[in-house]
Amino acid sequence: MRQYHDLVSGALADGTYKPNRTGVDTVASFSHHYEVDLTQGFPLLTTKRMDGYRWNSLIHELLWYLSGEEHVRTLREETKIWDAWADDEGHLDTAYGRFWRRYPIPESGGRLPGESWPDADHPRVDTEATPDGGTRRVFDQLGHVLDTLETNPNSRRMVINAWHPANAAASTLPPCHYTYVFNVQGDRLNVHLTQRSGDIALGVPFNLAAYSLLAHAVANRTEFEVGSFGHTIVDAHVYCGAGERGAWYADALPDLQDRLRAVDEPEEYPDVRAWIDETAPPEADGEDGYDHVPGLLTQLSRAPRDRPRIDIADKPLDELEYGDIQLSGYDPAPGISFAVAE
Ligand code: UFP
Repeated sequence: MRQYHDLVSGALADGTYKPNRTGVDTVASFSHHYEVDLTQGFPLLTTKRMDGYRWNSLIHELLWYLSGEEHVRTLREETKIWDAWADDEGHLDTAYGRFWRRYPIPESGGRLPGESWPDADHPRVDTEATPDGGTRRVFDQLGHVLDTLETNPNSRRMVINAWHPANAAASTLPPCHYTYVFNVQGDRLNVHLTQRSGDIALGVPFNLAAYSLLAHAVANRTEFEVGSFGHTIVDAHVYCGAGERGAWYADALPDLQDRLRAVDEPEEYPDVRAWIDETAPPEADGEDGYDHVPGLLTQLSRAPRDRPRIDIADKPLDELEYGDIQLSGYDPAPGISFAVAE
């Protein structure tokens, strides 16, 4: 997909060297935006293989978000991707789906005079039992968007927010893809995602596929055709290595960027990779694969292929199961291995 390649080449050619909490340094860029027309095929990248375990995990993860569960006890039977962030009972500091489907409504003591909240009989307000025998009220943001798409699809208020400011201040992993908006234009339903932080090699390809899948799933439940996926990434970064290897980029970046800006044809990227391989200190034992730059240059040298298609069974969102989502016509280039900075 051209938009992804533009993101990679733009971040590398114009980015800034930026160490961060992970200890694996980055080349980072500010505020990247792109759009993908979902009528032209499903945007699972074809310049590296992405199906298999991680694609299956993406489907299970999305179904888990849709379930609104705040724990991973069901999810971890299918995939381990969230286990590192959960305690023994499967609880998380922050769970996207809980905020999508069960956003907390302040109790009467927490409300300001004049502030508006929906009544308990609102169709998307639920009252839940708390472990201490009390109750709490929660709001189904996604359910409300589905209702609005039926009753008032021209609304510009179809926002879903996974960010709770106070929770984010304490959480070990505040949401990366923290807010998204549904927007109707003509007979098309578009989705725009805002992401505060994006790991370009590893996270972003899955984030864009997951929200494109969600756009299809929601459009299926409306009178609208699926439209475009728009994505804004505030800090879009390429991990460039730990220790000496990462630090090398601090000095080498201007030279690397001159070489990248001089590239006219994708076939020239391997020459830039060869220059890195010859010039940069090797990655230390145990730090292999944290430098994503060489793999991304290989990926940039590949031509995007025809996009696959996605088919989703015509069922209410809450009833969708793994087997209801079918990817077909996926013919990717070989996989590229990148290590996750944690
Ligand atoms: N990250 C993504 N997408 C995700 C996700 C994480 O790119 O969906 F959950 C990456 C972004 C960043 C790291 O590299 O994980 C999170 O670190 P931080 O919280 O410091 O931004």
